[in-house]
Amino acid sequence: MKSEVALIYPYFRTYADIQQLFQPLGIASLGAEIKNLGIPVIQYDCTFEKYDDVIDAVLVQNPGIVGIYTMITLSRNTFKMLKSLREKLPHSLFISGGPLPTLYPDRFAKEFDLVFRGESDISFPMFCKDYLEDPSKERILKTMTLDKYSGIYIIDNERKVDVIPKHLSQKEVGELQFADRSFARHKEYQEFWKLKSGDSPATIMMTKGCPFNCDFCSKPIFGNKLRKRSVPDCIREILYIKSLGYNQLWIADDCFTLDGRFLGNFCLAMIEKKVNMTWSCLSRVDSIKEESAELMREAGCIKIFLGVESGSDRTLSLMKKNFKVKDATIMIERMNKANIKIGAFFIVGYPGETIDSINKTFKLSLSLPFDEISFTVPYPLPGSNLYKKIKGLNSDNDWDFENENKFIFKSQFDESWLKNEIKMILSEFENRKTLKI
Ligand code: B12
Repeated sequence: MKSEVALIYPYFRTYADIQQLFQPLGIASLGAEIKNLGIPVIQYDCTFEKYDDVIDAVLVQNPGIVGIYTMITLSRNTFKMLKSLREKLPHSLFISGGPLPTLYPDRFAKEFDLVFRGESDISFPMFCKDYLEDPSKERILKTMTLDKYSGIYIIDNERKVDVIPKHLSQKEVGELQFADRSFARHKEYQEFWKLKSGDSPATIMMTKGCPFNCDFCSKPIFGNKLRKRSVPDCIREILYIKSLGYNQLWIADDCFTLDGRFLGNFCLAMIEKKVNMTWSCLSRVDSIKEESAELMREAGCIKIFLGVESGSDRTLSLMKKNFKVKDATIMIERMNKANIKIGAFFIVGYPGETIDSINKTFKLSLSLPFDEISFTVPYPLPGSNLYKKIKGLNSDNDWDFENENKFIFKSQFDESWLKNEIKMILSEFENRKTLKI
């Protein structure tokens, strides 16, 4: 059966340094909701594919709706694909969604037929159903009433439709389908990770939103309000992921440990149901209690990624992190005691910091028992406070890079000096790790 809706994640593997590859959860989640409405849908994860093969595969389907996901590194691919497909599919409707179109709907609405902003799990599938099942069989967008679709944005010669996106409620989050993982190349993902780390992680999202306002962070989709799925529902999805051959979870929540009660119940369920999968998650240095750390380890948490960010309290305050260096040291000791490894993220070269504070950051990174450290220069992400403060950035510029230390604004610090310092610190870190200093 041909599919009425095609969803595309236009990322083609780049072989960049420190690459991490995961199945795209956005089109997997939307696909599950669309299927649940009885509409045949097909998803294309381009990670291991060739451009022309994806185009040919979509053309064979001749779908009524083509939806393309876009984030900051993917707009070039998005527009290229749109052009290739639009020429050959004159009767299809082209829809854009994801973090970048949410921030810049105008830029995408000029080229696409329409844009969906924000959490589209309910509104976009509902739109697909109404459009495809149009009783007149004409499928004419112009005659549809569009103000009931949260997040929809259209701008053309005749009209502007702009329905502000609503975040899903706690109840709606609880009722979502599991992400549809059926289209992913599980074998390729698992082989990639086996070579890289010896394990095979898959991503999952269990909570949405984060109430903190770190200066450099942008939360275009999930925003500030924390919402949680039910623990039994999460466990069922985890068991499904396990049945696909994965042995580890990379929890993609903005900050998985924010709600201590949810965290505790999740850990108890992982233990009680003997799920037997290891996991890692992102967290803040001020959000895990001592007793939770022990329980997390027992439930399979082997590593936690912490935004330690800086060795200077003044720089932490510039970043609006709301904690002090001392809090980081306490948390690291706590995790160490619970035998949970720590991956620490640091940002160096923040606007307003000094060479002295950068050196404090380097010193801190070598003085604490981290398992992994990484340094980035600040990236002014569209939607972040930092982005607003930095002058001369152009929102039309796609990023050419992933995981590379490159200033995209005029910094007070010399990029090659910083790159060199980072290289030296990383090498010193590896030496110390080998010698177990
Ligand atoms: C997991 C993750 C990764 C993973 C894997 C990504 C993958 N394969 O999906 C890794 C670690 C590799 C990664 C890397 C990077 N990431 Co990342 N990542 C995330 C993270 C934490 C979760 C993504 C996720 O799974 N979300 C869950 C799904 C359900 O949400 P979603 O994809 O947004 O989909 C929803 C909506 O967007 C919408 N939607 C999605 N697709 C479509 C399509 C259509 C047609 C429609 C209508 C709607 C729609 O509906 C969905 C359901 O609500 C997000 C932060 C976040 N909280 O979302 C950052 C995030 C997406 N990443 C970001 C960035 C910057 C990067 C990097 C550039 C970092 C770097 N410096 O290198 C790289 C780029 C990699 C690349 N592909 O080019 C930014 C993007 C910012 C932006 N404005 O575009 C985010 C938002 C983080 C942030 N706060 O800054 N990332």
